[in-house]
Amino acid sequence: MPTNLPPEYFEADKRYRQASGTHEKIEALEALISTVPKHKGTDKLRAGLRKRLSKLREEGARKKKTGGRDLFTVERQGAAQVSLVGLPNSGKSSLLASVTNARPVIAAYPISTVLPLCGMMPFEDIQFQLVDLPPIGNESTDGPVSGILRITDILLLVVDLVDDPAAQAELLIDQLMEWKIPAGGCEVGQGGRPTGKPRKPLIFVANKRDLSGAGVALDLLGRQWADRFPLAAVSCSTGEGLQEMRRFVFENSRILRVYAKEPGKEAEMDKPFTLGAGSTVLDFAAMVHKDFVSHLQYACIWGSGKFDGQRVQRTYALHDGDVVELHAR
Ligand SMILES: Nc1nc2c(ncn2[C@@H]2O[C@H](COP(=O)(O)OP(=O)(O)OP(=O)(O)O)[C@@H](O)[C@H]2O)c(=O)[nH]1
Ligand SMILES: [Mg+2]
Repeated sequence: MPTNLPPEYFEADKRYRQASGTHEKIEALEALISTVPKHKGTDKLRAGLRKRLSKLREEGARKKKTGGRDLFTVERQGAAQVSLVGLPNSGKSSLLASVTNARPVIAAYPISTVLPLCGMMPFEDIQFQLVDLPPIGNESTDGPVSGILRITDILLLVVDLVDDPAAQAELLIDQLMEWKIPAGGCEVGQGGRPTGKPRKPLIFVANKRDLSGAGVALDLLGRQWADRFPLAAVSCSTGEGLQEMRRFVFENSRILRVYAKEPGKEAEMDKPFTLGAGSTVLDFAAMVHKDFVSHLQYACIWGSGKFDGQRVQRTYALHDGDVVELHAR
């Protein structure tokens, strides 16, 4: 890292590293480049950053000009991507409209959604990307929908409480199995032992609990599935249960929020870094700056340590909410 870089550089660098999605990354990188003073000592750094920028711009242009098939390409954003899976009319689009700023088509006729549509769902200080999809069982979209489900992070199975939800749930689970999408808990190998390969978190969302008859159907659904998957009962019409559903998504996401603190400064509590469960101090350091990977000596930690500011090693496993101060050699 060249010396004599202004503090704005490090601020902009952090924003760049936290940016998600090609467009946001391009903007952040342009801002970063503008903070680098122009002199001999920064030639290499500026050239490197400009190269990265032109790569990102190419990537952005490629995405823009792709044809029809790529209408099903969903650019990842936020802490994790959560896909809405369900039969026609179960309320997937209503759910997207209830918890994000997106404005999907919502209609009483089936298959009103024909293409994916995304929105950002805030939870406390992070955001999840929700992806509304055409319904399962629609021949012309099942192929690309299954492709999205294969690479998405979390599955929300939306069932309609007043349209035989237990049968809907079974149908959806069968379809996921047929597509070989690993969902729910841990993958089980030969002899019933877990393979160590994590499966995608799966959450049932039982919608339309405002309608009469929903309570009885919910009991039945719970008896059948609640011991295997989390189940959130919601109404997109009244907003009941939606807050609890957001929490379920976070609690099942295996995401840790970690806050950076620079030595001698206050921790930055407004924008956490998000890491997968089991991540270590070294994983966090690599996210903050690649140079830390070789230069990291130790870290101080506030939160899960035995005491505030406790010194921990590179292999220390982080917890949600930890504040970490990195010390390089
Ligand atoms: N009473 C009630 N009606 C709801 C609720 N959520 C959705 N609906 C209604 O159910 C119908 C279908 O809603 P959508 O959100 O379009 O369902 P969808 O799952 O996106 O449907 P497709 O895109 O066709 O797969 C609409 O008429 C909604 O107004 C709810 O919580 N309560
Ligand atoms: Mg829809």
